[in-house]
Amino acid sequence: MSLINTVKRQPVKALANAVRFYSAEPTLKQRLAEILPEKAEEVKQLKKEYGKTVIGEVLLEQAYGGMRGIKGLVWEGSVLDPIEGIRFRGRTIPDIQNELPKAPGGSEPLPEALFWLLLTGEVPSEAQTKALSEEFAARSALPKHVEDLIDRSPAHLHPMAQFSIAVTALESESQFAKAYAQGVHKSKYWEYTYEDSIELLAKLPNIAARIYRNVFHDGKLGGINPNLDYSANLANLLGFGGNQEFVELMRLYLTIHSDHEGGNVSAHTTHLVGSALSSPFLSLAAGLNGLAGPLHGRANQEVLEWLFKMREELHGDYSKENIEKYLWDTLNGGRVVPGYGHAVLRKTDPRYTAQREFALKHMPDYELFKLVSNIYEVAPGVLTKHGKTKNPWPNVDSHSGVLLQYYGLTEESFYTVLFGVSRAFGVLPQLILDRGIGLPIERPKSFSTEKYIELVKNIK
Ligand code: CMX
Repeated sequence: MSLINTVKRQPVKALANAVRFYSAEPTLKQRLAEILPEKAEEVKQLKKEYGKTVIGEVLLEQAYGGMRGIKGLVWEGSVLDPIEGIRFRGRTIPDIQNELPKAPGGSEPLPEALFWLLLTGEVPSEAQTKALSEEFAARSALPKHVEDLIDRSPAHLHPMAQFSIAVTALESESQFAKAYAQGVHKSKYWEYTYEDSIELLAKLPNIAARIYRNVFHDGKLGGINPNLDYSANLANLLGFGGNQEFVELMRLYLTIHSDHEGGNVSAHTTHLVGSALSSPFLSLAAGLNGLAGPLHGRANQEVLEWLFKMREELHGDYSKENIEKYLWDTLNGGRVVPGYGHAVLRKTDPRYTAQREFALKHMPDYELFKLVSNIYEVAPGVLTKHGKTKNPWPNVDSHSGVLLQYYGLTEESFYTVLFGVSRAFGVLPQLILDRGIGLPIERPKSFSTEKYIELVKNIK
């Protein structure tokens, strides 16, 4: 009997596994077990044939410039083109909106299906997606100590800090950590990483909603319905389950915020920490701490705060002149315009466009949406004139908060938590693949300035 089977399971999990065993289509884990040896072989051959091929050069300024553009990471789930934007396993956002299975009556893709796609490169069937939704629902309950930790967190502790604490505390559930302590063979690492990742994703809605309900409401949560998809359950827990448009928004939101290749702070951090063989719980918590920064995921909160101040100052007069003046005030005050710019993108983020299209469909006359649209017409010109940013176009965070505001989820300090739930769908597949392929601990080279001076002098 494998170590996985010796780990105590809830009866409902055993039932779900038995049902899948008798179904004709493979489960995600079965499919992964088939794919991984091929992938590992492909990588082995690539390294053997081209391992010594030069794939880039590094300038000294890049060492001091946040390593922008240096090729040195492997990320299978998505690749980001500066002009075209993100492709998930070769598919654009409109492609996944077309191709991925939907919930009955829904028109937005399901993040469960995206998880499958990111992990395998294949689009799952509706039945396979449903089985994954059921598994997430069945494994969603939190251990008591995690509930207690969230409940004991003071309301003034930022929701992202509470989120990170709760995810870290789930370490108690790690099958990977237990198996490693028992000396499991490294060829089995991916299986335990997979189990932990599913467990973690399954529990995120309960963590996120518990934080939300505690900090902003009465602490009472809606329930999990085993027949519903992940986003519908998240919406229920948060207290918005009755609103089908909000549920649709969650499906879109969780899908498009998931993965943005490997170099962004949250993805890279999760991968880096995971490379030390920390469990998925500890690895994701580290990534979430990075996501909480204002230049990264917290920008969605910053955007709303900035918009509210603008609304107050402009007294509802959103003329181009007024918006332009407000933008210049921000820039002249030595601050960034939140929601604009990007380290890789050089055009409007297609995640912005997807959300804009959602707004045009569901809330074309909403005041805050109109404000965001007016800013879109003015900000790129102002940022170009300002002359600093390499990308004057809006990113994903510029639009997301306004959609949540419309449906009554108005507490902007919670927004990055939703981003974090989604980001888990993108970074955990790579952690599983890292272990399936057997990637080593990450350890790039650093130098002191003194050493760099020596280095460049010697090169000259
Ligand atoms: N407003 C004002 N100045 C900006 C700017 C903006 N939106 N974006 C970049 N700049 C400035 C930078 O601060 C930098 O100034 P200094 O030379 O004084 O340091 C200069 O322009 C060059 O920066 P860049 O190469 O264009 O951008 P970076 O790759 O260094 O940074 C990012 C990228 C996203 C951090 C930056 O554009 C920014 O701060 N944007 C606002 C915050 C934001 O929206 N973040 C969310 C990004 C998406 C996400 O991760 O969720």
